[in-house]
Amino acid sequence: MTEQTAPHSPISAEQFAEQIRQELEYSQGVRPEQATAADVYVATSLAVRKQLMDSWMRTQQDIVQGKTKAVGYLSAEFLMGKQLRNALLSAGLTDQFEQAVTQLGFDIQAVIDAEVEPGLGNGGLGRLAACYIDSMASLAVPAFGYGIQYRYGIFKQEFDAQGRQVERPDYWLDNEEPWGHVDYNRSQRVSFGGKVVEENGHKVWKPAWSVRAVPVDYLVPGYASGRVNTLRLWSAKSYDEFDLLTFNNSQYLDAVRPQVKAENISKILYPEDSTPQGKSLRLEQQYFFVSASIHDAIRVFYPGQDQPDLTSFPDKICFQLNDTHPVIGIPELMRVLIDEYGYDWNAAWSITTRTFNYTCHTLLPEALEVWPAKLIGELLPRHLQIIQQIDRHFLAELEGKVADPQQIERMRIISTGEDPQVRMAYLATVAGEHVNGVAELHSQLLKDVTLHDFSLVYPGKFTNVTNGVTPRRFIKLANPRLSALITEGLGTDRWLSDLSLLEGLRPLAQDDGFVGRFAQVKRDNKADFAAFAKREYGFDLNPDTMFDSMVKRLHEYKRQSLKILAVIADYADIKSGRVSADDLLPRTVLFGAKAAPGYRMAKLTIQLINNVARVVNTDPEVKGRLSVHFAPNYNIRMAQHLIPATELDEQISQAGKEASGTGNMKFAFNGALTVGTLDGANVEIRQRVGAENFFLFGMTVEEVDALYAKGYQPESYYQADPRLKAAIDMVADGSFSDGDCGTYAALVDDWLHKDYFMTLADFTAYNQIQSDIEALYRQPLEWSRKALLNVASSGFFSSDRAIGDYLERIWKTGSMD
Ligand code: 26V
Repeated sequence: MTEQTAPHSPISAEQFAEQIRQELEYSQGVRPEQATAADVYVATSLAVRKQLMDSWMRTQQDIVQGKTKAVGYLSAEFLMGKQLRNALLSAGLTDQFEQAVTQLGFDIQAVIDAEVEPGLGNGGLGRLAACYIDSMASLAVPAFGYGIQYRYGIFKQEFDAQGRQVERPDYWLDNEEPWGHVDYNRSQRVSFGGKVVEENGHKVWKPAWSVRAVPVDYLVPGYASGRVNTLRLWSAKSYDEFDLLTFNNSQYLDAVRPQVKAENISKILYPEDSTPQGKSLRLEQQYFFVSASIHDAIRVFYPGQDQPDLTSFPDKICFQLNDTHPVIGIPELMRVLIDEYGYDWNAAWSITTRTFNYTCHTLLPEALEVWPAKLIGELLPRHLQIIQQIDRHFLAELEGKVADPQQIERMRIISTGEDPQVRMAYLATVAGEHVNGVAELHSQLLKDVTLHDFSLVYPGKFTNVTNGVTPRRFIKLANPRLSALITEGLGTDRWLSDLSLLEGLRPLAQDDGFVGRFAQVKRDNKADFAAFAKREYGFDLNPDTMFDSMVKRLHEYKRQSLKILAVIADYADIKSGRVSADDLLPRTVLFGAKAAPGYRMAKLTIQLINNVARVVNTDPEVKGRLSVHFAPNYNIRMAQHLIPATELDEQISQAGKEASGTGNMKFAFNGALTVGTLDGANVEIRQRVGAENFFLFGMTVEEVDALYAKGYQPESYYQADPRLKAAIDMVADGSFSDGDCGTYAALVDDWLHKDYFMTLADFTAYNQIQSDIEALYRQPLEWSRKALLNVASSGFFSSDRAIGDYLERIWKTGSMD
């Protein structure tokens, strides 16, 4: 194994400074004296990229020539975050960078700040893909990430004067972007529309239009592995095929219209992360990147061969389908094998079903993608035929296995009836070799509920891989102080490649001196975060209060409303004189969350939180005791600042709704205690850190189901808990809307009469656990001891472990070294 990590790095700070100068002059044409921090950022990035190039080329060669099967991680989202610090860490160049930039007369932070974060994902699913490609490179697994280089990533969130979310376009690609290398010579043609005709007994697809998929390659450097993998993001370009006739008729705009349409495909990331809209453009995006990726894999593994023997394809690469978004790849590979390479159905099916695996990331039925068969037929007529044929074969198989005709009907890949729908999760389950959920509880619920019929027919397909997150970005880069303390405590920095070593910190939890230093790290991080929040948002945060954070996408099932109602209840207690402000534990409540632009309830919740913040933060009666802050535009950078400073992490979804959660893991890594329900990976976090080091509350999945069955009446909870009643009344009476009772009427009405996610039913339990939390926080040493035990016990949640599980249970491959 080639050690590529500091302090064994091959180049000195002086050499690195010289390389930066060279890039400035010869790549950018800027004299070092005239350079800005943004120029130095670009030059540095180009220089780091060059440092990684030899490893990248060696890795690519070994992937093609080696005997180890590769992984193609197909994902519509890769939420990478900023690249420079991570690349420096992997290249072992962090110290040299800091010295070189200082030598050149620049401020290190200004150079780092010049990078614009690529926001090519919505939330957990996209960030997971980024963590997984980091781990695959670090474990020397031959792997490609395949996705889309959206021109506009997730929208930039702002708040207007009323506290409402405003979405602004994210112009990230309008800046110089030194990381992505556009490889015009490896482009692929992707076609759409048209019709299928019979020619000599064969089905022949005659598409109506095509786009050029141009790869943009990002390096994925492994940590201490000497390996560099590729993230290949496709960008849509038009072919320069003007209709000259139209052009000569001087109808220029008509002639370029198809070109404009083509380039729209990779224009924008859809900002909905739970309700598929059935939009044609989204299906175009999915097919676009998946088709290009499959052809790319064939090109890579069978170079220059006109008639490759693709029966070996599943031995060369397996594709992981990150949710249903790339599932159109299944009929695409069938089509390529049959129509382009002449295989018969059975041979093609045998190859395809050994190539794909499917990960499901949700439990919400409305998040399972379905596409109208009509739409698929218009956009991809040959694929619809293939899906219909898969459905027919599947039906025949079921008729031999399943007695109940209703069950068979339920399982059809294409629903029957007036407007038939293609159920992408079912297609993936039938054609995939393995199907996995993302936490123990989630995988169990997939088998018992969401895909129950399928688990009866294919019991062997289903497995679990509990999610994980990368310790490189979320401990080492985000929390340098804690990283140094861990290294000192363990006497080695090997924990960064083997996070199970954190267990070695356990005995130190009995050492009050060490616990005190651990507490000081948190205190320093809080002070840093307060300074950051002042600069970025103008917040005045007091680091001597408890930092209590809830950051994640805004969704009713995640129950940001439970948190804000609890805050309002505390506030109401003081305003009514029931409680003295002096008895309140001083607390800073931090929110970060984007709402899908069309999600009315979620946007109203944002508005409410902002207005609660406005009222509470300006009320002298609670000053110093309670403050609420909603940071706009929560993103990876913000996460890296906030998580290390947080003491209490809120994971309060309704049980049975959060598939896993990954924020919970990042907070545990960084020594926050979790208040949470028995949902997703919370269950396993609690198991590992110990029940006594986790604040559990709320209904279980079984209790939730029983309450639905019995008939849930939220208003009865409102009547039964005076604190809850006071809080909701305050929202209803205009206390947070300048006296206007209508502003939050839709929210109040939902709470009292619907409350599908049972916020009200869990409110009392949530408040009780908050008393335990406050009692413990008043014993700082005991609090910190438990927080340290969270760090020591959470090594399991490294994405290296998760990738190890994928290798063993699903991909059946391993390291190339
Ligand atoms: C769904 C859709 C639906 C169609 C419109 C566009 C779109 C984009 C993304 C998604 C994915 C939603 C599913 C998701 O993000 N699931 C989250 O996955 C995390 C990683 O496994 C997991 O930790 C979270 O619990 C789960 O909510």
